[in-house]
Amino acid sequence: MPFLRPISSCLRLTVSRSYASVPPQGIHALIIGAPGSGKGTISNWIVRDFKLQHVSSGDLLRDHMRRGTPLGQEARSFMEKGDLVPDQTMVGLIASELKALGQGNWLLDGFPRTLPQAETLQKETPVNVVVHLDVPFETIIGRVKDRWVHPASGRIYNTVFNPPKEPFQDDITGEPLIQREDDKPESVQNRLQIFSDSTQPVLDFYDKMGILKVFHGTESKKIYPHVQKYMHEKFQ
Ligand code: G5P
Ligand code: MG
Repeated sequence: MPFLRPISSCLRLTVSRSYASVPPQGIHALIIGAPGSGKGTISNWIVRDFKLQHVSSGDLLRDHMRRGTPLGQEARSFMEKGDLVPDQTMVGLIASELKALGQGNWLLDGFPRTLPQAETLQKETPVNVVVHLDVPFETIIGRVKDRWVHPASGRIYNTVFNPPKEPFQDDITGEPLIQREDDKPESVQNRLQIFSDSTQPVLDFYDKMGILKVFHGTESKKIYPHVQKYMHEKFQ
């Protein structure tokens, strides 16, 4: 069973607090935005402040690729070009992860990305908070080329915006940072096009349900206080 595995380093596990008006099933939140819009950066701040469990579909896939699992081998050919991994594979992967988390509050980053993914998730594990980061594409293209990551933890750096303390080394472990294969300019263009084509229907789906909240901006540090305030309202 390649999907059922212990919760790994790419899943930051924290203990949830209890809040009087949180729905009985818990806060089931999504963060949606174009590639490079700051989902990972802002997710890390939400997890730090609200102690929910973070599931990043991209981090899970990259972890499978590093471990050379069948799923990782399948995903590699799609991811390196910036294409989407097939829905059936993604739905199985995320369903297993959410099952492994059990009860509690969680934040999904990078899933769902297509209408069939959103419809399946809503049937099986309904979400109740959707944060959309709306960052202009020209801003994204400028910043992704400067991204460096620590693969084992998912920690994200940017040589301009958020440089590591030592060049090209992770702040915590001192291990080398790498650049993602899909951050090459041609892959980034493809990912942005796919976002426009495939993920807009997902935003429309949640908008019709009345649970979509859009945050516009060009700087994560300026967007985050608004997201933080919104999340506080949800946790009251
Ligand atoms: P991922 O891993 O989900 P993407 O493409 O959605 O990848 P990505 O690239 O991880 O999104 P992000 O998380 O939105 O971007 O952004 P980030 O990493 O926080 O920030 C980007 C860079 O900008 C970083 O260097 C950061 O430090 C910097 N930055 C942040 N804020 C600022 C700022 O204010 N100013 C500046 N100057 N810099 C800033 O998915 C990867 C692939 O996996 C597959 C697909 O192939 C996908 O392409 N996949 C799926 N396929 C099908 N269905 C799904 N559900 C799938 N999920 C993943
Ligand atoms: Mg990310």
